[in-house]
Amino acid sequence: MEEIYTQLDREGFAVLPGFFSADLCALLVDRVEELYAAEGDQAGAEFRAEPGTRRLANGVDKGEIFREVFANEQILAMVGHILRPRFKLSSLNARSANPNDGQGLQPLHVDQGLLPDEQGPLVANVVWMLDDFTPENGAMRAVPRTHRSGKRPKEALADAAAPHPDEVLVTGTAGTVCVMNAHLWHGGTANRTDTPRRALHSFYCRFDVAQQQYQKRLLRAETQAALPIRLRELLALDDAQNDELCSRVTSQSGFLK
Ligand SMILES: O=C(O)CCC(=O)C(=O)O
Repeated sequence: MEEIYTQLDREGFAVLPGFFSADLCALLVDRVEELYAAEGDQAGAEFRAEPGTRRLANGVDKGEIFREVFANEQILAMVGHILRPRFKLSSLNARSANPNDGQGLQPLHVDQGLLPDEQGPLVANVVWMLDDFTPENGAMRAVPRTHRSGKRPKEALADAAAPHPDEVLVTGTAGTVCVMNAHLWHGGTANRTDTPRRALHSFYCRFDVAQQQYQKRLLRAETQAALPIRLRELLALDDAQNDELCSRVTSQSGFLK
């Protein structure tokens, strides 16, 4: 774990191949596809639509299977390393880069357009690869060490959509996760193959930052009632400070405006 922490601190991200099993991956893919089919053109509407992709939002409310993702203890330890001293889930989304779609290229961005403050990082993201991420199918790109730049790509670069000389492609086989300090400059690339490139994003924020998706409002009463205390805490369901922070927010979408 120490090596991963060092990498997170220095590079801003860490790629962990074979982190989750093929069986779990198959269950997650089945559920995600079921939801895309059920929600149709409303899929992702709790957050934002994004050209060239299918998105899902409010994942916590949409299947117990997703607890394996957002509440994975090892992931929580890594996120806790980034977001000391305390953190909560900000959102659980899915993103699928559409086949043969030139629109899937995202500009380099920091999540929610946020920069760290004097206390440190505010946000961390974990990308769960449900398909192999390859150079052709829309793997995420990232610019190592930019989490410490104190800058947003849209201000620092003439064209945040253009290739960056220092960018690397985050590739891996299905079952890989990429844990990142979400102040790192990153973004999805276009999928030039004929199959979708699917991922889940478990996104976390420091305790004193508003959730991207206010879980207490989004989760149905029956979902909330069935959650163990450990998960209620992670989702900040009984947290007056989070209620107050979320009540002040109007938009949480970062570059997806
Ligand atoms: O799914 C990906 O490749 C990364 C997506 C991303 O960075 C985002 O949606 O903010």
